[in-house]
Amino acid sequence: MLDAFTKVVSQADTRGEYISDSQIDALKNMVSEGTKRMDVVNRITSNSSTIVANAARSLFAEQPQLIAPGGNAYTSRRMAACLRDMEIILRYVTYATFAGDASVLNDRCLNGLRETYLALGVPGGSVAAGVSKMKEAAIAIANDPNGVTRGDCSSLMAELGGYFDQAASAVG
Ligand code: PEB
Repeated sequence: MLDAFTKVVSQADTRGEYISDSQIDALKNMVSEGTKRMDVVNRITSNSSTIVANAARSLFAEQPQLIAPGGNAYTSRRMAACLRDMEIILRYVTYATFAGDASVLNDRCLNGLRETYLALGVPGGSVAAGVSKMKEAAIAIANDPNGVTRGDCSSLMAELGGYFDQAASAVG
């Protein structure tokens, strides 16, 4: 598992080079803008149940076959597994956002997930749709200008969105 700092160190070490000025500048910027990152993680974390529940509700409204007899989320056991999976993916997205690097998400959550879903008969495209819904909800909550000092969060939101996109494309 890497974060934005260890990633730079590991890449520089692979090339046998010192850390470059531009890498130092980028990390310096990340530190000086760090409060925004913490606020984003905090907002998503404290609204996680709402994000998951609303995304799932909307997914099942669009794809009712999932909860009909024979559907992959039919029976409360499968429904619970489905909500749990969405929660797990959201949790790893918050870790990646916190660390400023996708490796924790990729290594510990997404690696092999497509194969797991194939083996279980879980429709990956539907999971991807659920992840996209969580993306919209999480960005709406994280990027809400109310109740915080206003600032430019566009690159942070693009980064956050990118982690959701990676999760969706890993299974979809
Ligand atoms: C991944 N999901 C399921 C299983 C595993 C995962 C390993 C099998 C074991 C179990 O049932 O608990 N576990 C999960 C994950 C990590 C992990 C992400 C990462 C670290 O350790 N069904 C649907 C929806 C979708 C869904 C489209 C969006 O119709 C999910 C939710 N996952 C789903 C379901 C099961 C499952 C298991 C229904 C149960 C499938 C079954 O047992 O038939």
